[in-house]
Amino acid sequence: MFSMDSFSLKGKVALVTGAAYGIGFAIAKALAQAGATIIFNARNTEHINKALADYKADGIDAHGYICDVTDEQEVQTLVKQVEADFGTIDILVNNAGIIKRVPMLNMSVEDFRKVVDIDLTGPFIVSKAVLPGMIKKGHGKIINICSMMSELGRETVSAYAAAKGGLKMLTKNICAEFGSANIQCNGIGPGYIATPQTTPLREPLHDGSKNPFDQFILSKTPAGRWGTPEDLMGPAVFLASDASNFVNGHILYVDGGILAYIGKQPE
Ligand code: NAP
Ligand code: GCO
Repeated sequence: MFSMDSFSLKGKVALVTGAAYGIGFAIAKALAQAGATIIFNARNTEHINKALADYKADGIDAHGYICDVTDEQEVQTLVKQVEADFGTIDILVNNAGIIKRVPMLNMSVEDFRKVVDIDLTGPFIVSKAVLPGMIKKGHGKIINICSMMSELGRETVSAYAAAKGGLKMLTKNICAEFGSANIQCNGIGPGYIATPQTTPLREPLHDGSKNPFDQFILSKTPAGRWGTPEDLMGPAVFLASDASNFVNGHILYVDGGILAYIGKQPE
């Protein structure tokens, strides 16, 4: 029988990767507000300590660990430590990610590999470490933070689009392979969100004029604005909760309508 309690995360343990700031921080706050215990990782102590203070300022007693999602040993150690300290991880949000905006012919293979390693191999490594506990417990939720670039390409983001397109298919494959274990794996595809990652696309030019990319996105977004990390909080709680137990392998685009819109006619 449906009740609003199905949106509650009380008693759940959630690991949100790369949640020291940005989208991951907002999603972790939402999961905490729904009742989950929040575990997050970053790559350095400074980011961990600042994030712990920021979570505390929002009334959240989060737990931070140093871990690079591309290092399988570090990830295995993190998951074992979390399971010892807090119990099985019920919810995994694969949020950690980077972008390098370089024209393809100028992009080094090393840079291409680094983006794919963090944005695609990282979610594989972390999911592989967390899944055994979920299978044993008889349920689990994995949410992969995809992108508009899981569906669309654009100049200078070849590595990122390849990785996020792959992450969409990894999402569907985890659904296929573990749905019978009562594990739901879905994606959230944010549109253009105002975070440190997109600052170069939004900030005014040196002469004080508006950033052309900023204007471009506003013309492509029916909502007529950039998204904020807060726009992703409700969708994340939904996909992390029992309310979405029959939603699996789905990418939920939270994009203000970009994917549905050809764009405003230039005036
Ligand atoms: P952000 O502000 O740059 O934050 C990225 C986070 O990922 C940081 O906490 C960073 O931690 C962490 N991280 C990077 N590499 C890592 C690694 N190897 N191991 C562990 N943590 C790592 O980016 P954001 O805008 O919040 O984006 C978060 C996610 O949403 C990314 O996957 C991004 O691709 C995706 N996304 C963003 C947008 C957008 O418009 N902003 C739209 C769609 C999708 P450190 O402090 O250690 O670097
Ligand atoms: C870019 C942006 C995008 C956003 C996001 C859109 O350079 O085009 O960084 O990639 O980060 O992924 O969904």
